[in-house]
Amino acid sequence: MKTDTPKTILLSEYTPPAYLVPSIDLEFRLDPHATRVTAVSRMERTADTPADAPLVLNGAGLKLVSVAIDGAPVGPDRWLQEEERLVIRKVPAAFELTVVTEIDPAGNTALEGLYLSNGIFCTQCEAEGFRKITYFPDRPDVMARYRTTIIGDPAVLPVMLSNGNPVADEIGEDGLRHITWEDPFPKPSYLFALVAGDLALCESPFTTMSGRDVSLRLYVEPRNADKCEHAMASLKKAMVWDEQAYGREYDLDIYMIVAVDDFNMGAMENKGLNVFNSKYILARPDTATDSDYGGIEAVVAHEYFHNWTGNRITCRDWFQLSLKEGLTVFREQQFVADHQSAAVSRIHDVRVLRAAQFPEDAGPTAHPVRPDSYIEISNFYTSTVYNKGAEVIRMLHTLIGPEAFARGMDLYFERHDGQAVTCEDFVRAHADANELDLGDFFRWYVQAGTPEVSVETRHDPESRSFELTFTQTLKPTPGQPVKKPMVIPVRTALIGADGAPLALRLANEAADAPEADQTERVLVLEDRVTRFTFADVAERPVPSLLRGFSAPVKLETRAEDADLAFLMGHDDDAFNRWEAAQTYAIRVIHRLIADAAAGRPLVLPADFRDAFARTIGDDSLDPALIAEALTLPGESYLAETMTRIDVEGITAARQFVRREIGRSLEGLLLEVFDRLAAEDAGKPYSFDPASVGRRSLANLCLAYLGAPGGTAGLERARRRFETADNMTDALGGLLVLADQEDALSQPAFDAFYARWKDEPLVVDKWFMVQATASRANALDHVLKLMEHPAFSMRNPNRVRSLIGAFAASNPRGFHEASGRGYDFLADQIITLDASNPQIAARLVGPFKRWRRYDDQRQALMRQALERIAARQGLSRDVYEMVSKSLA
Ligand code: B3K
Ligand code: ZN
Repeated sequence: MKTDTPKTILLSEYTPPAYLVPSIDLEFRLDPHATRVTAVSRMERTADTPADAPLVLNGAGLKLVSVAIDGAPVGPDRWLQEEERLVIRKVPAAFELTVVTEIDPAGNTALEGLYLSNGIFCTQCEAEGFRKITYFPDRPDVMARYRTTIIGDPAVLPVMLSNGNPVADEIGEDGLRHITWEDPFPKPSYLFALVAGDLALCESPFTTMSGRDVSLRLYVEPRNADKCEHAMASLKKAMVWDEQAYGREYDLDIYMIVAVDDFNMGAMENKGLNVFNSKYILARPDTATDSDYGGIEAVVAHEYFHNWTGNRITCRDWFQLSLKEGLTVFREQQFVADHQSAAVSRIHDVRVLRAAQFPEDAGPTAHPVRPDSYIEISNFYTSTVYNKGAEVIRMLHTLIGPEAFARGMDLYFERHDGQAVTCEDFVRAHADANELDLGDFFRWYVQAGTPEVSVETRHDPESRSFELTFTQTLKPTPGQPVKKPMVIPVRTALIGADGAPLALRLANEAADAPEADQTERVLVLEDRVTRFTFADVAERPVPSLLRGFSAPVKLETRAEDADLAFLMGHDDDAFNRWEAAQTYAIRVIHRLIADAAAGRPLVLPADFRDAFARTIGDDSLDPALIAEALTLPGESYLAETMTRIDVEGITAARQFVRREIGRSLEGLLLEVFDRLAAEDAGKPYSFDPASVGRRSLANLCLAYLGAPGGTAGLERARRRFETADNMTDALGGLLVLADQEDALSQPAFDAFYARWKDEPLVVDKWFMVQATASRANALDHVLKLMEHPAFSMRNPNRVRSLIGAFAASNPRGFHEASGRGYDFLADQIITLDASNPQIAARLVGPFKRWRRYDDQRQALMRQALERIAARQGLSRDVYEMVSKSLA
C-alpha cells in the first residue's frame, strides 16, 4: 500500500543494471506464517558502473533478518532499508551477498510472491513478485542460475518443487525433508517458482524431435486426479507443434505444471514449472464446456510456447512485455487455428480484440503495444499488449510472407538466445534476415489507437477499371496528439457477380506479371490516402476487404445491404462471410435503436431475416461457422460502435432481433436443433471441431428459440439441462432458463448447485450465469449471492464470476439508471483493494468508458470513481486505473 502519489516509471529512463547476478542459491524453510528465506547471490559490478555505486535491491513487505557480504555480517550503518528497496553502500566489485528474510505466505492475500492456496505453497513472481520473497535486483535483464533448497515436513508437504531438476533429496537431522532443485538455464527472477503441498501426480513421457526423453508432470489436488487428461494431451500437441512449426524443442528433462485454485490470472510460464489457475487445467466432459476445453488447449500451449518466446529470450524491461506476450499469443493463435477450425478460431481472436482491445484503445488508458510509461506494471497485462501485440506480429507475417517470417524468427532465436531484449531487436531480426526496412512498420509498437480506414470504390465500365481509394485516420490518444500514418496490410479480393473472385491485375502491371492472375492480394496502405486501380474489370465487383482481418483497424464500409447479403453467401474467405453477417447485423441493430428512440415501431427487415435463414439452412457450411455467423455482435462491441452509448437501446434492439428471429424462423430453428441433437444422441463427448460445431449451433438455435417472450425452446432447454451428459449442453439449457422469470429459473439454479457444489469451477459457472442473466432485478440477485456461503472475496475466480461478470457483461443490471450498480462496484473495488490490488484494479475496467454514456450515467459513474480516488492508502494498481480514468 502506498499513501503518497505513486511514481511514474519511464521507458526513457531505462539504465542497464549496475550489478549482475550470475547465480543464486535459495533456501526456503517453509512455514505458513513464518517462512525463512536465505538467498546467497554472487554479485558482479558491470564494467560501466563506478566503483562507489551502491547496490540497490528491490524488496517489498519483507522482514529483514540479516545481511552479509562474503560471509561477514553487514550492519545497518552500511545499508538503508526503504519502503521497497534495500541500498547497500561500499560493496566490492565481486562478492557473495547473503540476505535472510522472513515472510508470511498464509497472510499473503495479494497472491503475488509466496502464498498459500488451499494449503499448497505456491509462487507468482511476474512481474515484480520476487521482491516479496527476498531482496534482489528484481528486473528481467538480471539473469541468474538458480539452485533452490526447500525444507519442509514431508507428512504435510509430500511434494516440493522448484525450477529445473532435483539434485539432492534427503531427510535432515531436523527430521525435515531437504530437497534441492537446480535450473541450468539463467533466468530472470520473474520466472522463479516454488510449489509445495499434497498433490496428486499425473505423469506421461514425451520424446523430443532429437530423441530426448522428457517427463511431463501434472500436479493437481488429489480430488482432481480424474480431470487431467485433456491438459496432458494439449501439452503434447503443443510440444509437437512447436517442433514442426518453429523447430523449437524442449530443453529440460522435466516439464511440470501445477494447478491451484487461487490464482490472479490464467497461468504462469515459470521455467520448467508452470503454475496454472485450475480453470485452465481441469476438465471432464460433465464439468467443463467446449469453451473450457478450448481455453485449456490454448493456455497450456501458450505457456509452453513461452519457453522459447519469453524464457530463453526474455524482455529487457517491462515496457517490452509484448515482445514475449504478443508473439506468444500469435503463436498460440496459429496453434489453435491448426487444431480447431481455422476460421472459427480467427473469428474468436477478432471478437476478443473488438470486445476488449478496441475499447481500451479508444479510452482513457489507451497505450501503445510498447508502452512508454507506467505506474504499476501489473496494469499493463492488457489486451493491447497481448491481443493487439499478436495482431502486430500477424501483420508482419502477412506483409513479409511466411517464408521471410520464418527466416526472421530463426535469426531472432539464433541471435538472442539467452538474452533479455527489446521489441526493436525483434523487428530488426526480421529486417536483417530479409534485407528489409521495417522502420515505418515499427509505428505499430509506439502509436496507440485503432486506425480508422474508409474506402471508396469506383467502377468505370468503359475503361474496365476499378478503383479502391483508402483513407486512414488515427485519432489522438492520451499523450499522443498527432500521429503518423500506419503501414496497413489489406488482404483483398474482388468478387464477381457469379460469386467467383476475379484475377487482380493492377493497372500499372503487365498482363503477364507474376502477380496478375492472383485472386487475392495484400494491398499495403502506407500513406493517409492510398489508391489502387485494377484493370480488366468488366462489371462492378463486390470488394472483399481486410480478409481474415488482416489488420487491427476499423474499416468503414459503404457496401449496400445487398452487397453484405451477397458476401454472406458468396465470399470465399470464411472470415469475411462472417464479417459481412456481423456488419449487416450491426447495421440492423443501429437502425432499430434509432427507430426505438424516435418512437417508431420496430420491424425486423425481411432481407436480413432471409439472409439469416439462408445461412442456417446451408448444408454446405460447417455448423461451427453457421453458429458464428448467426451469433449477434456482443453488447460491448455494439457499444463501441456508438459515439454515445445507448444502454437501453442496445439491449432492447438486440433482444428484439433475438426474439424476432426465434419467432419468425421457429420451424427452421427447431428442425436444425432436433437434427443436431439427434445426431449427437448417445455418442460419448468428444472435443473435436465437428462435434464442437454441432453443439454450438444447436445451443445457438436453442438460445433463439428460448428468447424471453418465446416459449418453443423452453421445453427443449429444460430437457437439455436435465439430461445432457456434458457441461456444454447442460449450460446451453441453463442459459435459456436463466433468462426466464424466477419461478422458472430458480429451480434450475437450485438443482445445478445441489449437484455441483463440490466442484469449484462449476460453482463459478453457477455464479456467472446468474450474474449475467438479463433480468429486471439482476443487482438484487447479485447482492444476495454475495452472501452465499460459497462466495469468497479471497478467490479471484469467484470474484470474477460474480462481480466481474456482472459489471462487464450485464449492462442492464450494471447500468441501472439509479446508479446502484456503480455504487456496488465501487464498494467492491475499495474492499478488494485492501486484500488483492491486482484483482481490484481489473474491476475498474467497466468504469473506464464512463465518458461515452448519457449525462446522468456519466455523473454517477464519475462520482463512483471519485469516491474510490478519495480513499486513503489506495494501492498503486487501483490509483493508476482510477486516476487515469478521471483524467
Ligand atoms: N506471463 C503470465 C502473466 C503474468 C501476469 C502478471 N501480473 C501469463 C502469460 O501471459 O502467459
Ligand atoms: Zn503469456
